[in-house]
Amino acid sequence: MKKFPNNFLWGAAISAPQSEGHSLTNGKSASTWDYWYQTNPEKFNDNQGPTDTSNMYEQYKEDCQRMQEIGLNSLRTSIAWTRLLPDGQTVNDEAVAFYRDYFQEMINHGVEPIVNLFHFDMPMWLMEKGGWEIRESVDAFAFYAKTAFELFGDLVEKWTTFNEPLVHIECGYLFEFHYPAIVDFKKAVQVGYHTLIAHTCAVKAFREVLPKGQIGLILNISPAYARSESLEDKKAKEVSDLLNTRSFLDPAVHGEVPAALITLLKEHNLTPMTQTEDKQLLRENTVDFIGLNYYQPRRVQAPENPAFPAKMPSDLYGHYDWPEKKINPYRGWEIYPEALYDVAIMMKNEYNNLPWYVSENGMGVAEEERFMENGMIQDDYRIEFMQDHLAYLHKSIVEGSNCFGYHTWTFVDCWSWLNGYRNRYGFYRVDLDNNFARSLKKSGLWYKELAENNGF
Ligand code: BGP
Repeated sequence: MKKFPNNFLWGAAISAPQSEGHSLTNGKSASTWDYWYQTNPEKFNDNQGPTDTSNMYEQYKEDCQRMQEIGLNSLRTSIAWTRLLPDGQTVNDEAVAFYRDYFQEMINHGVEPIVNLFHFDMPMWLMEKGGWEIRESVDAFAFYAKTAFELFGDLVEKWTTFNEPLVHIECGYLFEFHYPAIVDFKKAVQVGYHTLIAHTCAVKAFREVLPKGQIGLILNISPAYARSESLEDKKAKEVSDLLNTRSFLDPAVHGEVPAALITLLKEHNLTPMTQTEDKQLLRENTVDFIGLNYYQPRRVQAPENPAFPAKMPSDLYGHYDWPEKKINPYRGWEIYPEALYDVAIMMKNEYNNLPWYVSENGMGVAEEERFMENGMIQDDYRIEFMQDHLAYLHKSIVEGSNCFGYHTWTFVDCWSWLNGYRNRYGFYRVDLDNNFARSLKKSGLWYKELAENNGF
């Protein structure tokens, strides 16, 4: 039996824009997703937009019972900035009542809410001014963060500022998967820098409002593995980890941007605009914990034709198609649970053994209805996926990594950006043709047993 530490968090993660629905009613203003869907619905898989999503806005009470039924003792969700502060200044009282009741309901069912502030849902009023490209976004975010801490700090002890900051940067400014869908490496770096400073200012506000609480940052972690031991391939691994891991992890935990990253950006004329007080802000506002979302590793090799100055990250590290990789046939992503052990040991050795947790890990499956038998999705593949990852996580904890929980993506099937409802991840299936009715999958039963036994 692999036993986990006492009080280990067995949870799931979800986000406001992907699960609440009611995205343009009940006082909420438009995020970039609402705007993009209104103007370009054809970009979204099956024309599924952000408007309805999984209707937790109406079904949260029953959902809190469902959380308890599958043994969850925590849930990470987010607040929608555009619901709480529709114009960035004025508090929407209905949103306050909703979130307070939702968090209280979780607590009543033995589920600790862990609350995140930004999950790719930039308010449209701010995007019209320039979004994260402008420094003003830092103050706007800090105001929103402070308001949320004041309104919900009595119910929520653990907070996070951003989910996967690299994703809105890359997808919005390099890969065209998020609005404004432009390709501009220099702007991407500026957007990244303002996101980092916004995170830091939110941590500062947190210390003032909730000195006893804990605040962290959630990063998507895709550790790089080099094609070979050659100097060039090893260099590609270093650069990938610098841009994709250390860019946010180092400042969040150690209080400074890595010197090697500053040099690299300078060499490629990508240095962002900064302000003199930023260094001190970073130094003084490090986090209490880190959340790591792990799905798949990154296989890299020296870029074949490096462009100078770099126009895309691929000019700095090349993608390597590892022939031996095991693939999730239902989503196309590599499955490599060993990497979870590697990042856990990295947290121990390189990040002061700071408390951290797996804030997302899960297996997406397209057309999952094909696995329905006797009214239940028989998702044995998902159970195997979790078990394999947990075995490596357990090994790292035995070796001293300071991991306090495991959250799967996700609780109920949810809407996912341009992918709509294509990839299903939940413990509960959501029926889109029947008012988002939920039905338990086999993995939910397995998770309950796991949580009850605190191991497997
Ligand atoms: C993570 C995001 C989630 C969710 C998940 C699954 O990176 O934090 O918001 O979207 O990925 O992704 P997908 O639905 O594209 O398979």
